[in-house]
Amino acid sequence: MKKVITYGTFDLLHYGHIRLLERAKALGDYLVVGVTSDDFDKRRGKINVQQSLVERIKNVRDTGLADEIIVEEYEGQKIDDIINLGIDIFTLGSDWEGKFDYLNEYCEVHYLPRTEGVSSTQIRSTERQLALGLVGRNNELIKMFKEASYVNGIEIKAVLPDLELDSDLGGACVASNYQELLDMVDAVYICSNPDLHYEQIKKALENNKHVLCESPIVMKKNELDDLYQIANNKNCVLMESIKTNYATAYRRLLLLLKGGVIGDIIDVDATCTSLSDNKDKWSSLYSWGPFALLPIFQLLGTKYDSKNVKSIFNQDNIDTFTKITFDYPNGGATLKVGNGVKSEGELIISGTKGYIYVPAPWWKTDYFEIRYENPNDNKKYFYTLNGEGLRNELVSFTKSIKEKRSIDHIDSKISYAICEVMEEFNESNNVTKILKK
Ligand code: C2G
Repeated sequence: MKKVITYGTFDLLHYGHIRLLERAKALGDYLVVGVTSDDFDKRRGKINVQQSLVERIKNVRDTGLADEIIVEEYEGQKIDDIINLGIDIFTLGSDWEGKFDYLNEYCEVHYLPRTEGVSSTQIRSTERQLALGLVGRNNELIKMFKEASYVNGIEIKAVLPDLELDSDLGGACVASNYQELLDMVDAVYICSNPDLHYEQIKKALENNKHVLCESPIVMKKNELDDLYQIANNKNCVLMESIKTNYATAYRRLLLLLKGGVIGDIIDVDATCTSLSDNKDKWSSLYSWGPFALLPIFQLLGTKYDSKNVKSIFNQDNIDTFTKITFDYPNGGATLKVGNGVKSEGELIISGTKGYIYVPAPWWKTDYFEIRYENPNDNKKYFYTLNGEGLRNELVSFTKSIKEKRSIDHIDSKISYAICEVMEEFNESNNVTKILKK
């Protein structure tokens, strides 16, 4: 019996895929189809896959052409599969011509002519594009503009930067005011000064526009209530943006922790600082607080017993460094953020069996380590980081709009908890202020 194997994502299964499977099957007597896992696709840069692994497997199964379906999960798996399954022929479409010749050592390799005129990318791009507007700080705005070009289904229609742009942003129109921007788009990404968020978000929602807003969304809990209410009434998505939440390594880390790799979590220590970003004279807590609060609230919950805040303020009454210690019933957390003060930007999560160490800059991490008492048990994890997480965040935002439900959003309890920390800080509640002359 001749065994044939082929691989693919098979997203939105189409005629080209079916013809490939038919011809692959005809090369032998038994066809194994390897369907790529969502993770593996993301790692190899395919982030726009619309259907889940389960849906894609079902579609392949429904063709009746596969005798066996397996999941392709890692680089180099093809050799393992060929050996373990006793494969005689490996085949793929001619778009891969030459790429898998190294498998000749293990079995025959055939490239089949690709069917012209049809592809998943083309099917995806015929869907209506979401017109997105960007408003706020130039640096963030430009980063988002670049990342959007990797995401199917989004077109940046208009921008409203804080300062005049010195780079050309392709076909995007530079709006002269906020209302003009809103009139051109279906959704906005807001990365402006947090003091402006409330009015900007409210106006966008009242104009029936979906909103992705850099954290902190707002500085007052009643304002957050208000905005969620309007979003709800208008059937619009209001999503908080903290890119770290969408970085693959960070997400894996959360899952591993849930599985108990370091036992019970006792302490979280998160530090984020920068020297360069203080041009706008931003508070360190506004700009870095949400990043550092994210793992604290995600891992220990939002119900802490008490917190202690200590800040160094400059002459302009802006905190250049803030340290917060949280007391939890079964542990604690420390946040250190600085704009104008530099420290090691690492994340350390301590548990009863071991700890996790994420090196600086942990908020855009592709790597972490699980460390134990016995160093021989230590494990290192590496992942691909696409656009610091922004790319996956945009995918989640567009999917949420399309499917009219929140997909992968930061829990609203966490949004409220972040907001509360900001609110109390602004009201100087329990804040020890040190004025640096
Ligand atoms: N295909 C084709 N004609 C098309 C489109 C796709 O013959 N018009 C073939 C591809 O060449 C591939 C298979 O259908 O052999 C699945 O295509 P994709 O779902 O796009 O998967 P791909 O990214 O090519 O994955 O490591 C290799 C991968 O697993 C192959």
